[in-house]
Amino acid sequence: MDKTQWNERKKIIEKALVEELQEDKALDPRLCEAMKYSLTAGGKRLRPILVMAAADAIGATGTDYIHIACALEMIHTYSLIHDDLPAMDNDDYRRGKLTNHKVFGEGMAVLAGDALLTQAFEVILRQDNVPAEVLVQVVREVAIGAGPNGMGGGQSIDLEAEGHQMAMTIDDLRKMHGAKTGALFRAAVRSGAIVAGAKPEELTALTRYADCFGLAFQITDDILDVVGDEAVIGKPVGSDERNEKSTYVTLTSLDEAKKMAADAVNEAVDALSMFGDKAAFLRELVECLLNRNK
Ligand code: GRG
Repeated sequence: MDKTQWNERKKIIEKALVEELQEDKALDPRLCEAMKYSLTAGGKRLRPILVMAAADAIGATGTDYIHIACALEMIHTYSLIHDDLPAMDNDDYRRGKLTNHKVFGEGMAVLAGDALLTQAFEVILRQDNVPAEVLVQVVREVAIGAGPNGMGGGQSIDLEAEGHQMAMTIDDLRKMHGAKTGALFRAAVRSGAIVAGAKPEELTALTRYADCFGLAFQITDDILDVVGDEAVIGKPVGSDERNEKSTYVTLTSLDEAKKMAADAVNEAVDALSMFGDKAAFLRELVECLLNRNK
């Protein structure tokens, strides 16, 4: 894939993310520093990129929705900070840097995550080129994606399964990751489509794309934990096997997982058929999941 558009948009997103923090207005500069530390730590910026690419597919200009795009990345970053805490995965490294709590302490990491989640909703409302009644729909999508029946619920199922060393079936895994990881991808794609004025059938097609994207993303994440390069990924590999975690690889095999990922990518591409060239980027984005190394 030619990553020019991806890289250009990443630059726009990364500049905007820092501006969203409004550091000069921070009540406690240390909290703002902790938020900024994780927000600027790198990452693929997939969720904001998806917001914009979904809007493009409907015929709008993705970069016109930068605040909504940033809000999705702020929520993703919050989830990573909390996921790394000792009470959750207890990780020391993320995106090649020390995790937030290792630098700022656990209390501040909890606050930085909470603050990113909360501020994200205000950041959505900064999108003043979108009518208020449409922004309300976006807030609803994002709240559902991040909440107890989305990312939060998926994380909770994962936490319980780990505590009880429960073996999961493929269906359980699909349900858990569909919420933990997939729901935020779905919220990103649907938000971009909604602000761009998607017709119901377009929204349905893009939702199918998002769900297949989420599935392909998760399967390739599990594959990377087996075959990936620690230095490229920015966190230790092999942790799923060490922690006896159920994954698409451990429940099937490396080859079977690769086949499942390819099937999900094909279905995602199929879902884009009505959009023609306007969905070229969405198409390439999901296809490149199969070759990703981070
Ligand atoms: C109860 C509301 C509530 C919340 C709990 C902690 C938590 C919220 C959720 C955790 C969700 C989580 C960490 C999912 C993992 C998703 C995942 C595979 C992240 C990696 O995403 P990439 O590859 O990362 O897009 P980069 O670094 O590129 O941004």
